[in-house]
Amino acid sequence: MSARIITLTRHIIEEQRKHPYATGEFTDLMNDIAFAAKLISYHTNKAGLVGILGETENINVQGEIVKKLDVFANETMVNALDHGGHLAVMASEESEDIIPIPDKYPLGKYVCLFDPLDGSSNIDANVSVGTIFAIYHRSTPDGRPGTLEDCLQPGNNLVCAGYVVYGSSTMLVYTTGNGVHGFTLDHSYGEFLLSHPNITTPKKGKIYSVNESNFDYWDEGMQNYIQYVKQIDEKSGRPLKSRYIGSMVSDVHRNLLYGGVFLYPPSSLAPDGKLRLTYEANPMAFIIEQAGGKASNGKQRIVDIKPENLHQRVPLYIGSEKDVALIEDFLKGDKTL
Ligand code: P6P
Repeated sequence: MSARIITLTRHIIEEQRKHPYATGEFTDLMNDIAFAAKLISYHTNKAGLVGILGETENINVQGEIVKKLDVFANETMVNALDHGGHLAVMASEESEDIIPIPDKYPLGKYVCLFDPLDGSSNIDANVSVGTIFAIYHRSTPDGRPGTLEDCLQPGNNLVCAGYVVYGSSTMLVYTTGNGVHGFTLDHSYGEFLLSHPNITTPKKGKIYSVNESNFDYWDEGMQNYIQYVKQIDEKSGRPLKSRYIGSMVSDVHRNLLYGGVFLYPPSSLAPDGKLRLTYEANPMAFIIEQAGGKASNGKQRIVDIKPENLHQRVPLYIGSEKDVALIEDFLKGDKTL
């Protein structure tokens, strides 16, 4: 194989060699996730053709109407991960409780939490969506099924975090704490090939991503920040560009590459914001910090927060370091218009 072609598997194996005690289990787990991503990519691209568009009658734990592709993506992730013997337990945005490993399969030392299809309200409009995954070592003793405690670890404990964005191409981006690396799915090989090694995000960006229709529901500090970024001041590069896809994985991925900040603030409508800590904010925060960015709830690092429950929501400000720091200053009242 040409030295230029680095598959995801080869990259993970080479990464694992940096961990003297790596047993290859992690490599197998990541390959299972990559397999699920290929299946979800295929069906996401075919959704309009295979009649799996449109809403099911199901309502998920978030009270949202579950789209068929959501159901397919969740089942695909669970079926890809439940039998390999690498996990002690799983958790998903689509399942209220933890997902135990079936008795017929061996238990492993890892825990995987995932949002199988983030941004799913965009599916019928062919807007890009994504899968987000977070991998921990189990925190409870080996030999017994994993528990909720294993799934409620702070982001600081993450072993690996990644996402797959199903857009004009399918990209898998992951980190194990040694930088952030992006792989593009080559459909002719059926392989994820290294296309974006060592991604770093600009320290300051020119893009802000927020749903401004919530402006009147925000507190004054957030309103001041949004007014500030829209003022004309060429010296400080304002106004910033507003870009909002409504699919967090896509918005954060664009800002990771170009620079910028994604915001989902608390409001009188949603006192803790909308994004979930365990399988959305934490993995994306680990990735963005590894790329030199910053991820905060407005007061502290996302990855420092100890989760209290599986689906807890958290205010999220994530992206270029200087942009997130400025938002924190506005929220604290240290900066005003
Ligand atoms: P709003 C998708 O449902 C999602 O969880 C994120 O992917 C996205 O950033 C956000 O909700 C959009 O929420 O309230 O702006 O429509």
